[in-house]
Order: sequence, then structure tokens, then C-alpha cells
Amino acid sequence: MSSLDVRLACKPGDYKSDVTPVWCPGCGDYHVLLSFTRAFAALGLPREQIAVISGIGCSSRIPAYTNCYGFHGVHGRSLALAAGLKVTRPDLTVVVASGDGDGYSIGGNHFLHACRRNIDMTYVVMDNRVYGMTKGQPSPTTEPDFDTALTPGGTGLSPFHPLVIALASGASFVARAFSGAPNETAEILADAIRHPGFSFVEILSPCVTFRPDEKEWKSMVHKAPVPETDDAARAARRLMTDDGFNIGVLYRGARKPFQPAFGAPSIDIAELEKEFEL
Ligand SMILES: Cc1ncc(C[n+]2csc(CCOP(=O)(O)OP(=O)(O)O)c2C)c(N)n1
Ligand code: SF4
Repeated sequence: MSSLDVRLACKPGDYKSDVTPVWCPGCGDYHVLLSFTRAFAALGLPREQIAVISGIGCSSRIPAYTNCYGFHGVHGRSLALAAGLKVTRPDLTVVVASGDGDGYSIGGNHFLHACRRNIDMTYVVMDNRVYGMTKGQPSPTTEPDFDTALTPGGTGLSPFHPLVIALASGASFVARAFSGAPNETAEILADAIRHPGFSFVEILSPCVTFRPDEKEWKSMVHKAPVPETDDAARAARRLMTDDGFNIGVLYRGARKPFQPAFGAPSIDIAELEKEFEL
């Protein structure tokens, strides 16, 4: 079978498990799941060659809804898990799924260093600017005037900008997508997966339960007015005027991915074990 035949033979449904999602009706994450499966099918990836790794949160449930290899890990630690997997199994396509709480709060430090290391994997953060799973606490991307019973009068804190952080920390592919546009999102995801190096895709994915205002995102998102660039300085300047709703690939660089060489172990494991014997 040629690679084209393989691609034509793959359908998004081939990558779905028979587990029924428990997301709230209308949650943006349904469409993100659809975009994942469309991207895998478009690339013609064998499902046993894909590993979907996540932390904890509504968004992090995604691995169970695909029939690829998956790991629903520990809150904020998906990137550490995924990095370990990718360097030991470079043949796998590793896709990491996270939320803005999981990825930017407790997992924030891992985010910086994953961008810096530039291991060849794709990091998808479903950003709904709230902790959905734990019922509506603010996250690092929540607006300062998010006024709820939990945050009376708002947090007063400036949100951080994930794309700025990713670019400044060395991610070699940076993009933003919107869950409500699953075809475009699938194209961006396929591009990110193809990219050799750490690719970061922020997907605006509304939490209709704790942020019903985000239903308005549909009318706020727009295609980025300028094409992607391979110039990090230019990408950084563009981010200075970003309104948070530009959709598309912002930056695609060419930095060499990090992949340590593995040969014969330089230590004798039996000798090492002896040192720790009680
Ligand atoms: C170590 C640890 N701290 C806190 C929690 C509780 N917790 C579970 S999910 C979550 C936040 C989820 O928010 P986000 O990552 O934005 O995902 P969403 O549910 O919005 O998709 C928190 C704080 C946990 N499971 N483990
Ligand atoms: S709480 Fe929010 S993020 Fe979680 S499933 Fe419901 S709508 Fe989606």
C-alpha cells in the first residue's frame, strides 16, 4: 500500500474509542476531539504509532476518547511524561493535551522548559480561561474582572500570554486555533504534528458551564491578518498587538529538535543495585 493509499484509507472515526465523552453538552472540547481525529486521519498515522498524553482536567480526558495509545497522567505533569516517552520512543507521534489550569498554572514550569528543550512533540492547550473540572476557579489566562462568587470583584490580576511565553521560551512552532472551526483546527494540528520540534497550539475552547460568555468567541475569532513567519523577532512584534483572537500559525522556526542518543548503558545496573542494597 502506498502512503497515499494509507491516507485515503484513514477516516477520523478510525481514531475514536467507544468511550462516550462526559463533557457538558456544548463544551468546546468535543470539537477539539474531532479535530484530533481529523488531523490523525489526514496524516494517515497508524493509531498504534500515536500516543496522546494528558494531565488532569476536563480537557485532559481526551486520551480516553481516542483509541491510540494514551496516558491520563498527573495534574500539570503531562509534558514531563511525554518528554520521557518521546526521547525513549522517538518513532512515536506524541501529542500532549492540556488545559490552561493544568498547563499554565501547576504545569507552568514544565511548559517553559519543554519549549526550551524543543523535543519533537505537539502540545495542545485547550484554553477556556477557567478551571472547568473543579467548578470555575480562575486560571492564569482568566481576565482580571472575572467576577464570580469565588472571585468577588475579579482577581485583579493580569492574565499571562501563552503564545508570548512559548515564543520567548524557544518553541519552534506557535499557533492559535478555535474549537468551533474543527476543519481549520485539524489543519493546524496536522501542521504542528508534522513540524520537527516542539509545536505549541493554543485552542480557544469555550467552557459553556462556567464561562457562558465564551459562547461569544464564535463571533470574536478571526483569521490572523498576516501570514506566518519564520522570524521570531517579527512574530514577537506581532504578538504585541495580538487581541487574543487571531487564528492561525504565527511562527514556524527551524531549530533542531532535541533527541539524546541512546547507546549501551554506561553503568552496570547490577553494580548500581548493589550500592542501594540495605
Ligand atoms: C496536584 C493536584 N492539584 C489539584 C488538583 C485539582 N484539579 C483537578 S483539574 C484542575 C484544574 C483543571 O483546569 P484546566 O486544566 O484549565 O482544565 P479544564 O477542566 O478547564 O479543561 C484542578 C485544580 C489535582 N487533581 N491535582
Ligand atoms: S465544565 Fe466546562 S470544560 Fe468541563 S466539560 Fe463542562 S463545559 Fe467543558
